[in-house]
Amino acid sequence: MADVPSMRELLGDNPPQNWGKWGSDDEVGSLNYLDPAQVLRGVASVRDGQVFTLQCPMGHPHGDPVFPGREGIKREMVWDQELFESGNGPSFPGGIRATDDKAEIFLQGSSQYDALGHAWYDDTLWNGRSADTTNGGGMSWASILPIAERGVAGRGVLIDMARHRGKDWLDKGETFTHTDLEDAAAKQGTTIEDRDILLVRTGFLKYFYATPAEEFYEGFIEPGLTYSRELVEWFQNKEIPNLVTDTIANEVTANPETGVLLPLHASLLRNLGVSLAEIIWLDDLADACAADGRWDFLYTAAPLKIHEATGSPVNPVVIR
Ligand code: UVW
Repeated sequence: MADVPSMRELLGDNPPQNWGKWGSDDEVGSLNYLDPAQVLRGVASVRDGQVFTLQCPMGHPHGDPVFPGREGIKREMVWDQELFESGNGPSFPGGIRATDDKAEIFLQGSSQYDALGHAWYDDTLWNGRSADTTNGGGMSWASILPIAERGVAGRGVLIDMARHRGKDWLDKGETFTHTDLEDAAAKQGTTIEDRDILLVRTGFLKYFYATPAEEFYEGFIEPGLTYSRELVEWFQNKEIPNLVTDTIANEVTANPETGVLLPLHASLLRNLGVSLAEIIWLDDLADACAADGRWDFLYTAAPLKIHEATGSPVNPVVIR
């Protein structure tokens, strides 16, 4: 492959952008589309009262799916029965005993929301703020906290690209576009409506749990949406607030034509303010949707309120 262009060269000098749309102090971006009417539209799509939780377990015996360079949770017991029996545990009036534990985690090392300031180029983050705001021990601009305080609720629609292509999971590096999403939606008998929270299943997390880690990470390249200006305009015009996928990084890892890494993080997160939810378990939800042919539901999620953090674990809840 020829030299990899810069992000600016790939996206152009005048990319689709939502900076300033909700004011210069806005830190939640396209989640602003989820006004009360959108929440009620989500509520209106509830039929049976079935509940699905979409987080992948942290500390799974198989290992946790993480972007290369990160690690899954390291958790250890602080209080257990052995400690009390050895006489080294705390002694409480009446003799009650309790377990306690602590963990070291990458905040983006499991099912997660990205802060809007998590990824950038040209030294500038969401809404045009300087990347210097990431210095000094935390993110003083567009951290995960404003998203955590706001919460996410609205009509979700699931597009099952793996099922659409007749596969258990998409191949490494396999791509699809917004028109593929529309085609899959039509085949599913559903419509991606304006302001829908867009969930896309590739089956790649199923592949993760079914595969030795060496094989999964070999030549690491995930399947996913692939950058084009038309795709970014489609997200902007449809006012999609949130992209939710069962992959680690929500898009094909490297743009196939140029080799540029994660151009949709730049286009959607930085430029449009679309929230990204990653490593989200969609298989059980997809099976239920396929069983009765209903692919829309109430989607809710709230990352943890962690001051100045770049992202946070999340356990989204879907009710259908
Ligand atoms: C990176 O930051 C590389 O990816 P993600 O957005 O998946 O956490």
